[in-house]
Amino acid sequence: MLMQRCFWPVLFILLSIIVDIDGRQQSKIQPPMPFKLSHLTSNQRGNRQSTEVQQMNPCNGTYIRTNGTTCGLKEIIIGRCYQYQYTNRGPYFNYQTNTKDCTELYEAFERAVRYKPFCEINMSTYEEYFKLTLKDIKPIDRGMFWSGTNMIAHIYSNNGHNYITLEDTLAAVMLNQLTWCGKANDSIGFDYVNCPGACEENPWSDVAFWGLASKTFAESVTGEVHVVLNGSRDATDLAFRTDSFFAKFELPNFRRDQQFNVIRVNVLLLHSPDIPIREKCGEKSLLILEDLVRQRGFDYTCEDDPDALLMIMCGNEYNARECQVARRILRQEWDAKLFGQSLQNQPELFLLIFVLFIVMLCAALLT
Ligand code: NFD
Repeated sequence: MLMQRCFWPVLFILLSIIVDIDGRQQSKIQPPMPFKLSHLTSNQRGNRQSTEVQQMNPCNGTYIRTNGTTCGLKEIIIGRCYQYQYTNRGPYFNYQTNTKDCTELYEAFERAVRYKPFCEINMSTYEEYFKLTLKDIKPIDRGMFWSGTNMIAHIYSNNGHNYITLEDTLAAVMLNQLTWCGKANDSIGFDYVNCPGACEENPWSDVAFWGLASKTFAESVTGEVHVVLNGSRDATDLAFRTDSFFAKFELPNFRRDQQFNVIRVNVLLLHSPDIPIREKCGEKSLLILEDLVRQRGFDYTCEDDPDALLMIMCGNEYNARECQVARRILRQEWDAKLFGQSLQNQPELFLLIFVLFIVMLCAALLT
């Protein structure tokens, strides 16, 4: 009786064990499915792509200098964006509401260039990027441009605290001094080995990014604008070059027929210490610039070596001959501030004290 009752359940359990073992064996001997990227989860896809990246990207997870796209391009761009907004709090990011999404900005940049051969790029390529990053910047009376004076102009602008240059904006900070070029039919989409220097068939590709950056920034400034130029360039390179970015993309795009316009262009013309002067205000290429500025309906001023810039130049090159006298006088004034009286300025005082001391000593010895 007991045997009869147990027969069917025991048989069922035995059969299900056999079927399970068989199933497992079958799954073991199944032929591998043909590999498709779509079969992977997004996480697995990432792993596979990163293996390809390691094979084809000479940067290979570290920094090396190549002739191509800067190693770590994406990380540098996103990191700079965070630093600008969260740490440095650039001139336009004083309120939380102005904070931009760094990943979104990077993606706009990436959409523009990734997989695109460098020589197929032109200024419109970067329109979306500058729309997101630069369009809301509106410097009033503080817009600053430069040509041949990159370092001094930026010490003077002081990260946008005194004046605002293109390089003080988030749009430019994210990409300044980086190199990139897209690569078609490639899993990475950037060429990390070699970027073309120039494209004969498309001269626009070379100036696309900084050309549109310059144009967009120039369109945003109003009131007085300031241009720091170099009057000590060598004979073939004038202070105002008609083929410079300033001449081609900035000056022609200053606003003049809208509600808020540029009113005056103030040229600050620098002459480097220890280097001969090539041009002064009112001479050679500065005359051409003045003409162009006035033709466009703006007022024009030009000042040779304003004091603030002279101090910066001599601060950088304090051993230059022209800076020595300034240095001595500055020291005297500083000592006067520190000690109430400049000691360096008073060699006669030292002499007088010394003579008095000798006289008193002699008097003491004689008595
Ligand atoms: P510069 P600028 N192709 O001292 N900006 O007036 C390429 F690709 O002579 C900023 O020409 O003065 N780059 C940056 C070039 C770049 C070429 C350009 C060229 N044919 C323009 N010629 C930037 N942040 O990098 C020159 N360059 C590069 C705006 C080269 O790196 C600024 O708002 C050189 O050091 C500024 O008001 C730099 O351009 C004005 O244009 C500047 O050449 C300065 O251009």
